[in-house]
Amino acid sequence: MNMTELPTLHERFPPHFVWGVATSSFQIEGAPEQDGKGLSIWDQFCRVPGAIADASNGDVACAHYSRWQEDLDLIASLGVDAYRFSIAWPRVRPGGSGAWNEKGLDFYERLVDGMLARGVKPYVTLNHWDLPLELQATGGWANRDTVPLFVEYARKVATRLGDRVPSITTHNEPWVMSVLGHESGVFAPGLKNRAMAMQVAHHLLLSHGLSLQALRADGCQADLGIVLNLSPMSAATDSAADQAKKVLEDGRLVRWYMDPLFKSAYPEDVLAYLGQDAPQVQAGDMQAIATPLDFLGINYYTRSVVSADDSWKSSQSGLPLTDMGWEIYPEGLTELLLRVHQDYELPVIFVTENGGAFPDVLDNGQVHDAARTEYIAKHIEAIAQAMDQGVPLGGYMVWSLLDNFEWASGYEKRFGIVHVDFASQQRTPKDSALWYQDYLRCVHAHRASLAQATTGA
Ligand code: IFM
Repeated sequence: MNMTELPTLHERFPPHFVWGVATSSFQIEGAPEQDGKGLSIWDQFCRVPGAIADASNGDVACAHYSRWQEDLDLIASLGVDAYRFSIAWPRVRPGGSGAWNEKGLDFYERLVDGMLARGVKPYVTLNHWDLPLELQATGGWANRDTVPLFVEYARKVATRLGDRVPSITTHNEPWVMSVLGHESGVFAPGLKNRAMAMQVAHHLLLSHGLSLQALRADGCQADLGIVLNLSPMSAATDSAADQAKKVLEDGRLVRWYMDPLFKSAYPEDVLAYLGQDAPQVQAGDMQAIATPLDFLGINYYTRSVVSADDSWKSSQSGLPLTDMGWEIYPEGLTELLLRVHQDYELPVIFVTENGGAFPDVLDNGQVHDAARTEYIAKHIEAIAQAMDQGVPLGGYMVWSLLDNFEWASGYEKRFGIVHVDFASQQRTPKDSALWYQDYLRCVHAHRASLAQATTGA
């Protein structure tokens, strides 16, 4: 796909709309013990036999810890406004409590300054799943004591970086940490206990709200928010059982997070379903969770289809699938944005992750990933449609800048718009990166012409 196929797409966005790319610390940095870094729960989980599809780990990943300058050059060359990255808590405080690691803090300071020097806005995420391993020994996110430690970590980072970063996200995808980490156990820390999973979700939300309060009290000027992975939920059939399952799963994925954040209460139907597995909530918790946000981040990849007997397979839909087996359904993003806009009083929304894994082939220094380009372009169009219908949107970030460690899938699934040869660490922009670069050139040209029209020059 080239820009001639969607010639005016960029013109549908206001000049202040933020275009970016995203990564996370564990997925790209490597160097798990360098310069005083502590291990995270993912370092340990990768050592569990069978946990990671290709038996790999994050020891090297994209070697971003040493190659960060080259990566920032690459990011700047794309023409993006912003780079969304995460900070590894165990790099700045190896045990999660106790001594701080100045070398770790210095690394992120250099990274942020490197972005600013290249004209790229740093969008910081504090928790993209790599909890300090030492904290897991005392229960990790299931232990309420982790909550104040996260607030301390948030304050420390904000003290060091808050004067230079426009945006700080507390947590990335609490549903994943809760359900995949503690209920199905397919992600770190690999536990299978539903009551614990729900307590984890509550502690994540609580630590988010308390961090916002603390950062604001400290005078932090960055916009503060949280990032949720959301999907529109469909039932496989019209049967009463499938429809009931749809309502419940929507409750667990969407309303379990959106209701406390924006209505200060957990959804009654999900609480009733959980029974004794519902989390313990103390006085004041729900008010803290509902601390007003400056922005909401939404990560969107696909829709969810459910059936009461869990027999639905995405291959049944007839829709094209990504290499993850996820349906390609850009309309779902418009649907989702309209729905949350209608059901909640929201601040500005950023689509903080969107992209696809595809079976790329590096051929003569090129990767012709037309399916990924089309995926991205169609989702940008889906956002434009939501904006046309009044949804307040502030930005869009492609997941991901680089092929990287895709969690339980290891290195087998490639989400990058830049190909990484993991043996040589060579980076090669794929056709999708070149398309995005071309698209962003049009964005910048359009902004310039609007500015010119305003000044009358
Ligand atoms: O790679 C992940 C990312 O870490 C969180 N959101 C979904 C992506 C693709 O699975």
